[in-house]
Amino acid sequence: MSEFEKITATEEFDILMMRYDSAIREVRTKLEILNNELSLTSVESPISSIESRRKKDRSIYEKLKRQGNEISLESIEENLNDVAGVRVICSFVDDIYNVARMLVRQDDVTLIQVKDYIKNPKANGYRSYHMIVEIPVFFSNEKKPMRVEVQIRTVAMNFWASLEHQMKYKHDVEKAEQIMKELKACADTIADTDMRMLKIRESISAK
Ligand code: 0O2
Repeated sequence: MSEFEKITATEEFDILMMRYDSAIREVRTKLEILNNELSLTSVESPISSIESRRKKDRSIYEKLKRQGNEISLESIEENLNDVAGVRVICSFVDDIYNVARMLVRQDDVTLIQVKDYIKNPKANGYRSYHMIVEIPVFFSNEKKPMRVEVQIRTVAMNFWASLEHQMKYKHDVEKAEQIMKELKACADTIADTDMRMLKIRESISAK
C-alpha cells in the first residue's frame, strides 16, 4: 500500500472529503439562491448552469507531488485550494462579474484569491474568472472554514475549455501544434463574439 493509499483508507480522509462535499453544496446553494432572485427581475437568468466536482484522490496526490509538498491530510488543506470546485456558466460576460461580486459580498464569504483570465487570457487563449473563496461549514461539533475554487465563464468560453481540456490528456494527437493554433484563433473569435453579444443585449434593453 502506498503512502497516499494509506491516507485515503483512513476515516479522517473520509471526513475531510465529506467537508469539501459540504462546502460545494453551500456554495452551490448560495449561487442558486442568487440566480433565483435575479431571475425574478431580469428577462433571463444570469446563470445558465452550475457544475461541481470534488478533485479525484489521484489528482490530489499528483498535485501535491507536483508542488513538492508533503503527502498528508494537513498538507491537502494547507496547499490545495481546488479540492472543492464549482463552475458557473453564464450567458453574458457582465453576468460573470455580477455573480462574482454578489457572491463575495456575502458576509460569510471570504475572498482568498482572484485570477481574472478574462481580462488577462492565458497564452493558449483560455478565458475564465477564477476565485478561491472560504466559507464556514457547520458540523455537529464545530465550524470549519473550507476553501472552494469557483470558476465563472460564459457558455462559449466553457465550450472552448472543454475541447481544449481534451488536448491535455491526448499526447499522441497528430498536428498538435496546428490544433493549438486553431484553438487560439477560436478563443479569440469566441471572446469577440461574447463582447458583441453583450453589446447587442445592451442595445436591446436600452430605453
Ligand atoms: P480540473 O480537471 O478542471 O480540476 P493548477 O491548478 O496548479 O494547474 P492554479 O494556478 O492552481 O493551477 O489554478 P488556475 O490557473 O486558477 O487553474 C486551475 C483550473 O482552471 C484547472 O484545473 C482547469 O479547470 C482550469 N484551467 C486553467 N487553465 C486552463 C487551460 O488552459 N485550459 C483549460 N481547459 N482549463 C484550464 P485542473 O486541475 O487543471 O483540472
